[in-house]
Parts: sequence; structure tokens; C-alpha cells
Amino acid sequence: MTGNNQINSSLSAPNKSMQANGNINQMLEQLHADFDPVYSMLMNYQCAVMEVETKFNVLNNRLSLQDEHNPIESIKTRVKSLDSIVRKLDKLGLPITIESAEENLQDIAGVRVVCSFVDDIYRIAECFLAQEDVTLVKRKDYIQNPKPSGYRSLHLIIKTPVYTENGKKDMFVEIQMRTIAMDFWASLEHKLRYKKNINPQTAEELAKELEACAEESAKLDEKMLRIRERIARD
Ligand code: 0O2
Repeated sequence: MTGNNQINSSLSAPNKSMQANGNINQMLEQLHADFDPVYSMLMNYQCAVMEVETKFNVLNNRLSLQDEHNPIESIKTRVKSLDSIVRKLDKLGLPITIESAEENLQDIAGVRVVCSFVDDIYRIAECFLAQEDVTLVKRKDYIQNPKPSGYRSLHLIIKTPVYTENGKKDMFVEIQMRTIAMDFWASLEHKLRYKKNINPQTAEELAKELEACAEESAKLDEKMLRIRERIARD
């Protein structure tokens, strides 16, 4: 079975199986019409995001007592829309069910933590991962090993429990941790990545320029860190 021609009843109404004839818009219409189980799933992810955001806020406050600066500049959160979940499952050829989404998609809940300095990222990640209700599933360090595009961030996929009216449920959350400079770069590069109808030669030139900007930006992060360390020492 491929994901693009069948919807399991669990992602729609209980005991109701729907054939969508490969039409993703039709699937989405049906899911929106029968939203309760989907709403419950999205709510679980929203709760997981709130739990994780609170953990980072608490760490920010506690660590600021030692450091005399707030290590976290900002926290952004999002839960993928139903439309994006269905499109991603379909793209991956996976069954379009609630169970399939919960098992296979690790980025439905997303938290982005933006720090001033690179060393804050690692310290906060370490303190966060030391908490007993946080289980690390995957760690990808694109700061030590930047992507060919120049993209830098520390990515963590974790599992954390949420407590629902039906008991405890472990939820995946994707966490992206980066500096202000990395965040600035990523949002500009994201615009290029998703720009439609751009001249291929222009796109290639801009991608090269952005790669060079990422290098310069990483050097700036490094210099700022050294300056902060000297200020703290003297
Ligand atoms: P969007 O539109 O931002 O949500 P994997 O199969 O796990 O190894 P995957 O799933 O691509 O690889 O995960 P990865 O590499 O950890 O990237 C996940 C997210 O990181 C992306 O989500 C982006 O948000 C961000 N990201 C990764 N690479 C780049 C990059 O080169 N530039 C920018 N701007 N962001 C990047 P989405 O869903 O791909 O995109």
C-alpha cells in the first residue's frame, strides 16, 4: 500500500475507511470534515511543544543567575499543519494515518532555540538532555559539520511525555538550536530555497554567496565569543 491512495480510518472518523483515489485535496477535505481524532493528535504535539518551551525558559532563567547574561535570545515553536503532515506522509509513500504520522514523522512538533553565543547552545543542550523526562533519539551537529549549503545548527530529536486524559504519551519533538547569526542566515537562505520561478543561474550565484556569508558569519560568532570571554576574565 502506498500513502497516496488510501486513508486509514484512524486519521479520519473511527470505523470509516475512505478511498481518496489519489487526490490529496480530497483527502484533506475529508480529514478536515472529521477533525476530532486529528485535533487530539495535534493537541498532544502542542502540549509537548509547551513542555519543551517551558524547560528552555526555566534553563534560561537558572543559567542567567550564573552567567550574568541570558543564554537564550528567543524561542520559537510550531506544530505542523494537518496539510503539511498529510503531504509529507504522501511524499514519503507512508500510510496516511494518525499512527503512521506519530511513528514516522519526528518533526511535527518543532522548537527553535536562538542563543547569543555558540557555547551557550552546547551548555543548554547538555542541561536539557540531562533531564530525566527527555530522551534523546537523534543528534545532528550541523555546527561542527555544516551542510554544503552553509547551514549551521544543532538538531536534536527527542521524546518527551505528555499527560493526556487517557494517560501518558511519549511525543517526538524536533529542536533546532542556533545563534542569532545562524538564524538570520537560515531565514534568508530559506527564502532562496523556496523561491519559485527563479533563474537557475541567479539561484546558483546566490547560493554561492550565501555559502560565503555562512563562513563569515561563523567567524563573527567565533570572534564575539572570544570577546565575551575576555570581558568575563578581565
Ligand atoms: P522547513 O521548510 O524549514 O520546515 P534526515 O533525513 O533527518 O537526515 P532532514 O529530515 O532533511 O534529514 O532533517 P534535517 O537535515 O535535520 O533538516 C530538518 C530541518 O532543518 C529542515 O526542515 C529545515 O528547517 C532545517 N534545514 C536543514 N538544512 C537546511 C538548509 O540547508 N537551509 C535552511 N535554511 N534550513 C535547513 P525542512 O522540513 O526541510 O524545511
